[in-house]
Amino acid sequence: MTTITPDQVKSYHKTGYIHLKSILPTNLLELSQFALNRWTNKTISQWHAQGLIPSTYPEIDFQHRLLQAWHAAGKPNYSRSPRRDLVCPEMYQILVHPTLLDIAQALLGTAEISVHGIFNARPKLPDQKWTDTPWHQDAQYYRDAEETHVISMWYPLQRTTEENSCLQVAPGLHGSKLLEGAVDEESGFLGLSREESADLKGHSIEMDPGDVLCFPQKMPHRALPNQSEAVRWSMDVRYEATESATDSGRDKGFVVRSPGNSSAVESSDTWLSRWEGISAGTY
Ligand SMILES: O=C(O)CCC(=O)C(=O)O
Repeated sequence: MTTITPDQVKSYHKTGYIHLKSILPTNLLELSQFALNRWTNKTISQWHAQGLIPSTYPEIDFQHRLLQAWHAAGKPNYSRSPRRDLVCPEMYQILVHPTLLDIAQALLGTAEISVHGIFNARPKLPDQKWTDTPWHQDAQYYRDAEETHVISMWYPLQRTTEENSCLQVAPGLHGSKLLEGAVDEESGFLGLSREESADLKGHSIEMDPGDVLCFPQKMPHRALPNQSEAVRWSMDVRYEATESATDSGRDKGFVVRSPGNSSAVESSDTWLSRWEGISAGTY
């Protein structure tokens, strides 16, 4: 079992975030890369089918292939927060990964845990304003969690710094109210209004592969622009207590840990079947 100390739990509740270093095992990062690669294959194949690129560049490695294809295609827009395209047995393996569940158990204070059905990958290419995630509270996207603890867990697949779009949080503000929000003019993302964002002091969380950042549903956070010459890959997943699971979370989420009642845990096949008929970009 992954150990989170009582001091770490205390610090999470006090500041509204915790940066856990070197805690995610290699197999979780490999599963994440597999799911991202699936999305990459589809995206590049679409550019190829549209005649934007002469090849799908199968010989290029994961860290460089998307970037090369995107440049060659003339920097087209792409799905900036893919979800449906990630759905595969490996994505299920990520969501049920014991390391993530142990962290969730410690921070939620219960072993009866559900996956919240909102998860994303963020393939952030350089200098694309429409991928810059502005200050927001995750519960602005699922307002039924206003008073329900939903933990967001965000982790990168490469070192992530202020230069290549690390996240920033606003320590101590996780207990503030859920703001109405506004659509950001530059990116089209829902987030805090310009006025609400103006006074926030961002604390940058620079991270390495294997680290994870956890924060609750009302913590204001944003991602800095990617000013590097490479893709910034990351995944974000969410967990809540089964007893108080929200409708938005249960929609595509499921019971993931229930000691003593393992039959309550949804199988991979059942979860995958719930996505049939849902096309990319619609959920
Ligand atoms: O990775 C990003 O750019 C933003 C991630 C984020 O804000 C989130 O997961 O809530």
